[in-house]
Amino acid sequence: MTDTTGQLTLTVNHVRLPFLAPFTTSFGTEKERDGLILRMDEGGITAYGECVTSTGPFYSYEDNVTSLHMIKDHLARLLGDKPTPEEFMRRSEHLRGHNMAKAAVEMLLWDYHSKLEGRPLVQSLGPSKGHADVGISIGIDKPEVTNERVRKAIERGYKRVKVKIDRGREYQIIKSVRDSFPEIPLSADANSCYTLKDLATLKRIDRFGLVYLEQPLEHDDIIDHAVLAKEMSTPICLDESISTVDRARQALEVGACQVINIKPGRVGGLTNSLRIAKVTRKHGGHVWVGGMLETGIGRSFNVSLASQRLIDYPGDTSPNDKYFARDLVRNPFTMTRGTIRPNRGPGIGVDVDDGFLEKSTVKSWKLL
Ligand code: OSB
Ligand code: MG
Repeated sequence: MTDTTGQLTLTVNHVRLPFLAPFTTSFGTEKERDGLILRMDEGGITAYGECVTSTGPFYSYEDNVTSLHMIKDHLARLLGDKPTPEEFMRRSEHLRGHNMAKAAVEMLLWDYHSKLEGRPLVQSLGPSKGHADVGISIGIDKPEVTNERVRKAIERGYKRVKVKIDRGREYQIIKSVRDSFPEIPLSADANSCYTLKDLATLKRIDRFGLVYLEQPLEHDDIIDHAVLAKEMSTPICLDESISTVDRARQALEVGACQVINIKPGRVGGLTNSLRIAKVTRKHGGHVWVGGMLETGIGRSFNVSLASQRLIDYPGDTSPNDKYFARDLVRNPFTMTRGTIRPNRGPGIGVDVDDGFLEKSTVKSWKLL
């Protein structure tokens, strides 16, 4: 039913969607997407957001409970007059941190305002390539399983393969893939499992010709990464450590990285994502758009961002069927020759399957 009364409502659904296969990183194994979907209805427009937190503070300090608290007790009240994303950022500036909670609301506002103007999000964001270049992120598994996943990924046209690594298993994982696929653009993501004491271990993987090594050291470190970057010929890519635009600039200035994985959730939304892309390119660095195993709703924001001209490396925005047998949207993305075209409908352009969203919901809250 279309609400034509103009009354604004905000709903948060806590959803659980089973993954096709468990996803293992150095910080744990995830079997399902357990996160929050935001929905705002106003004057016949329905806008969505996805909070990329999960069950616990494993990737960063935020989780579903802290972000629900932030949205319910601090952020929802800033939404009454449907501010632009930029205005929302100004209003929430005095609230420290909690970027994932802020991003969920900020992105919902991008969807709302794009829909109000009747144009696709990709257009609202800026000059676009018309498509996103796509790489794959492959979780930790037995070498045979990983090699088979890599083989299929190459066959499907993925433009870059990233393997997750863990302390003590890095050499075996990367060597096994590299031996079988000597030429592919390959990267490795440590998710912060090393310290500078592991320098010898990290130097051993320096000879595999990785396009970059992602987030080897502490989740909030810049300084030690700058030391490591000078010791390695493999470029360093930062993910977890880049939480703000200033952190990105500082990391580039001190030489802590040459590449940044931009995740709108981690940096407080799309406005900051674009700013980070600009500052990184200005410093001669490279940027790509990462993922947090999002449902089709969060994915649609990532694909629109990844389609911007500023984004020069393939990202982690696989098509929906890499993750789910059934997704929350009726129009999943498809990949052709390693590219995905952003949706052309207004806003994020997804056709949300309300029945399946309800089935996937474990609890919901009406906040406005
Ligand atoms: O570090 O990039 C990461 C997934 C969950 C948490 C952190 C990360 C990831 C991925 C998967 O690498 C990216 C994706 O396919 O969405
Ligand atoms: Mg990462």
